[in-house]
Amino acid sequence: MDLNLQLLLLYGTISATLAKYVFVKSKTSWTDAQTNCQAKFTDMAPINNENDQTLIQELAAGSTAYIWFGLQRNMTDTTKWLWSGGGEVTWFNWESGQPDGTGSQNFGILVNFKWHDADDKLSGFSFCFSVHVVRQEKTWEEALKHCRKHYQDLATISSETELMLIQKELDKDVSTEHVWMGLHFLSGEWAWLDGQVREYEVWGSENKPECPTKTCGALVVNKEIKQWNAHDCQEKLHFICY
Ligand SMILES: [Ca+2]
Repeated sequence: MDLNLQLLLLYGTISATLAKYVFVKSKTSWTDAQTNCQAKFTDMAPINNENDQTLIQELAAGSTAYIWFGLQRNMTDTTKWLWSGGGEVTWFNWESGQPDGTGSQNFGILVNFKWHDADDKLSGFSFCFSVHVVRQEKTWEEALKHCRKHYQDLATISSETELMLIQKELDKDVSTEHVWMGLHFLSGEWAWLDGQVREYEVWGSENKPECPTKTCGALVVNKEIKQWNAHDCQEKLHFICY
């Protein structure tokens, strides 16, 4: 049987999801975990900030297993780290004394939720990143309802890496241009639906509108452009859920 198919069948029954993360409770190497995440979801999970670290801990609460995530050493500059799917790592949560690997410890694993560099041969559970592009034209509010009914929410984008991962999903169909995301103007400011602090912003040429008449956030991402813009909430666009 094809390895990907085996993994799909295996993981179908033993995973749990919270927002963008899927916790896969089956022990594999980092490389096999990456193969599974890319086949069944979007990619392995980046952990961008404190908020993400908290989500991960909620989803795997009580687990004492080692858990792989999308961290891998940059082999062209081994003092640096990259996310599976692209993007340099800028926020870290290392255990004290880590990373301590030389040679083969090139992958990130959670031990009691602290980051360790580890050898691919180690066996661990894993975290995948999962977003869905819904190719139906809906207003922002209709899109929100659809996401909450079928998934969890309209997606938040918390890093350049997540933008790259979403682009991977969008590139599966070149026709999609602007897509709704979970950003809206509320009580005098732009806010994410999930309450996440806007640490990462890529507003387009119009810049961030301070007193907008268009109060819903849409994303455009392709080879030339990666940015978000304010749109009329009644426009009908495709959208991204997690
Ligand atoms: Ca280590």
